[in-house]
Amino acid sequence: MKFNTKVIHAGIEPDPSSGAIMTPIYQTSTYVQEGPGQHKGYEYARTGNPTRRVLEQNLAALENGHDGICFGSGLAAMDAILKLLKAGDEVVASNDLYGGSYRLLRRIFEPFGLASRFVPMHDLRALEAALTPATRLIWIETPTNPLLQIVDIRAVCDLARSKGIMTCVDNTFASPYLQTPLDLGADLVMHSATKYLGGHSDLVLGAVVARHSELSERLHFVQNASGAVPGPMDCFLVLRGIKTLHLRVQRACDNARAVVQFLRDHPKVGRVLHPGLSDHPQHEVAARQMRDFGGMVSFDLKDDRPDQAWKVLSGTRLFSLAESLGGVESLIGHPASMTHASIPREERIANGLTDSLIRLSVGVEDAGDLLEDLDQALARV
Ligand code: P1T
Repeated sequence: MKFNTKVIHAGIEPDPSSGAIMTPIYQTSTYVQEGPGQHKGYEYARTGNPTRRVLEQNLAALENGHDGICFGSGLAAMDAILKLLKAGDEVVASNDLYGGSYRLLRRIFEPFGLASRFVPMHDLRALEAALTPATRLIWIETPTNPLLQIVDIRAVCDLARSKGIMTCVDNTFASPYLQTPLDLGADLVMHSATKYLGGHSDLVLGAVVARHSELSERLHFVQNASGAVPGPMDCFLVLRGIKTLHLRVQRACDNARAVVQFLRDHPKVGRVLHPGLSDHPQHEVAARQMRDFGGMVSFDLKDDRPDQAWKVLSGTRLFSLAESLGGVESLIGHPASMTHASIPREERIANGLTDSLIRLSVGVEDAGDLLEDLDQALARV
């Protein structure tokens, strides 16, 4: 089955009891048993729910993996993955990554004895230098949030495999429409389904897809034992969102291309960060491992005083000032004070995330209207 068919059909059958073409929302906490231990595969809804199960199977098909495991949020999915490790183990992660992922590693898991190192992961030598005999997991985010650096998934996974280290790719920014990390050698792929998978800014949900049964079984164990499961309504909404994933992400990519060109040509704009630009340092890697370059764009102004950036941030009308990304509507954000505020300022700035950086999640509106909106906001600078 090709990707555009899988989003609509993979893992999805008409409901056996009614023929309903849409997966029903099984809004139940428990399932009646005929006798002790005699049931239809479902005992208790933390352990399993048919709506969630369909989503897990659909996601496994989209990511070309063995099985999917869903959680209450993207961070809950990451939390479950980190629980595969133990005190004394080490994680190496990209030094540009979602602020909440950084916070989970630093503030929640470090006190339990799980150490993390952060490296510019597009630099393989820097990555290799950070590995120690205790390294158990390489956490790859690509494209990175918010600087849109690209990590060579195949190269990192080859290196990791040669040292017996597990790899996980946070595929939130790309979505499986643009890249399938398991095909490039990753052991796990993780999503904040809150973003492109759901696609309509109406839910919070996380997912992991494992390449092999060993890891998916361990993650299903954590899912049940720790219990950070999503509700059936949200699973239904993600399934519904996924049906148009290919259409939405392609339109977002096309609109982002127009936005990038517009920003590049604008006299007040400084850096424009987007992997589709031919002079992006990892453009070749992106062209190799991604189908297209994504709907996220970051930029700053030539006048990089933060108050100038504020004028743009508060001056757009179609781009709404909000955290999150990947929905049908365009958003504008200020990573330093919003999504990445939990990263210490010096560390952020050393990695290139300045106080004046602006991040766009380009939606699926009319491209001309989006450019007009940016034009009038930039005129305020
Ligand atoms: O918000 P949640 O579903 O828990 O997912 C966390 C998460 C994980 N990974 C990446 C790459 C993310 O971007 C996020 C969430 N990010 C935002 C809310 C944001 O605006 O960047």
